[in-house]
Amino acid sequence: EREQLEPGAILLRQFAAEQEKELLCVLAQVEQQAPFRHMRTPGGGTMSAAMTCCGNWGWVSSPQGYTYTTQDPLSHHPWPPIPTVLSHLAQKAAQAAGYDKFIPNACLINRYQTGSLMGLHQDKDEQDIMQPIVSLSLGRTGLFMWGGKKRNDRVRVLALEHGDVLVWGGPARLHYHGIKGLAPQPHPLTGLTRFNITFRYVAIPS
Ligand code: MD3
Ligand code: FE
Repeated sequence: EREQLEPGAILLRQFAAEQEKELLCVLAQVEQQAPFRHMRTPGGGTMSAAMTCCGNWGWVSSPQGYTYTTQDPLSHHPWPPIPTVLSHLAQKAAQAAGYDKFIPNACLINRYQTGSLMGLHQDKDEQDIMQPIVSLSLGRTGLFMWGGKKRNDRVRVLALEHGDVLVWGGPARLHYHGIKGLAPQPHPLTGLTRFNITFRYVAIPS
């Protein structure tokens, strides 16, 4: 089903459920080329979610700051390409949410285990905020925090389940959001792990 959470934010529950096996399989293929790692933050911490990327641009956090790069800093090779099944799914979801011409060139993959979280933040490193962000959740249920334009705005919590796809654009594109934790139940396909895959259009000239 298609649910508008607020103007610009659309939840497509179970949009990806039928492709679950194929999606987990291509994630494992990306991981072979660009392993998950816990990135450092400019504040001196380490992210509790492990991350990797695919596509022309990958998001990198280091003590020096946040940036998009064309190469994996671990391998010094280009990030692996976005698997066709993933980029097709992202385009279909964007279209279902009213964005007809979304072709992602960056894909960030977050891996959560018990105790992982992602604090409230905005995604504003992409330069072209007219483009939406499409997010796919797989595995264990995540407890998604969804706020407003200001850090102190009221936050709602939404359970993101295996196969759910969210499309954030328009007036909601710069809203604060995060993950406060995971539901206790393991998932039959991924056990205690949750994956979140976000698709973006990064407008930095290369
Ligand atoms: C709302 N990921 O990778 S996905 C991220 O579940 C990120 O791993 C979370 O926040 C996760 O940056 C949340 C849902 C999401 C993604 C991007 C958004 C919600 C968003 C951008 C703007 C507003
Ligand atoms: Fe985010």
